[in-house]
Amino acid sequence: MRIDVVTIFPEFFDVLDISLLGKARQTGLLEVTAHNLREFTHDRHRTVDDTPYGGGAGMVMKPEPWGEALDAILGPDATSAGEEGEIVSSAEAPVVIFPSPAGTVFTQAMARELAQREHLVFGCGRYEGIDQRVFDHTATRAEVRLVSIGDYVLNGGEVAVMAMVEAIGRLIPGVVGNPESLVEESHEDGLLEYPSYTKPAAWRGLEVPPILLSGNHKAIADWRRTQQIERTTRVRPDLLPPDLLPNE
Ligand code: 6GU
Repeated sequence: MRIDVVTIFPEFFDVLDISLLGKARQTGLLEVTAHNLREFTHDRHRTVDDTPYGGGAGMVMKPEPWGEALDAILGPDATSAGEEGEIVSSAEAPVVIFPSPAGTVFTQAMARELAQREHLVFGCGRYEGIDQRVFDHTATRAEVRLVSIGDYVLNGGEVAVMAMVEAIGRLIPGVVGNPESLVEESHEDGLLEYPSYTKPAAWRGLEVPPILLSGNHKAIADWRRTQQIERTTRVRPDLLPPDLLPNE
């Protein structure tokens, strides 16, 4: 998979060189490039923002540097992936994701879907946002999505992109060594994960639930399932599938 990130803080993404994803980058499973938006300006101050039309607080990111950066990444021809004016949406077309608190919420299902794509482009906004025409124009040559990582406000999209790249990257086949470890974790089956224990069997007066020492695999699986349902009901009832909702 190829991932391009456009940002005014490309150094932010240096940490992708370490850890699991760093290894995936070395082996070529994942190719991540961070592009400095200011490289696509032409004035002495490398200006990327300006005051909003209609007034209001804060600054808005200017469209021209974004247009040039996305030209460099997607190809200069605005119609390269479709007829002029057509909104492009196909499996091969790049997906351009703009992190935004005004976007649809990023989920494990979205991570799974995006992990299937060949080319993801992330555009990190700062200030009060990006000129709307950047989204509208990009939609003529790629699939565009505004995506939020939760109901709170960050100063810019960089931290959100880091979270999304990690969630998506680890789902690319071969990135996580043992694919089975991807199956039994929170959100993969719609429930939160069960509690885990390791040795010693007793620690500071706290004992591992005896069933986990029983060797009875069926009983252990049942216990874990019950723990998942109990935990999800307690902390995230919004996630419960309809068949597990408590009866009236
Ligand atoms: Cl994706 N961006 C920003 N700036 N703030 C956010 C967010 C994204 N998701 C939640 N808050």
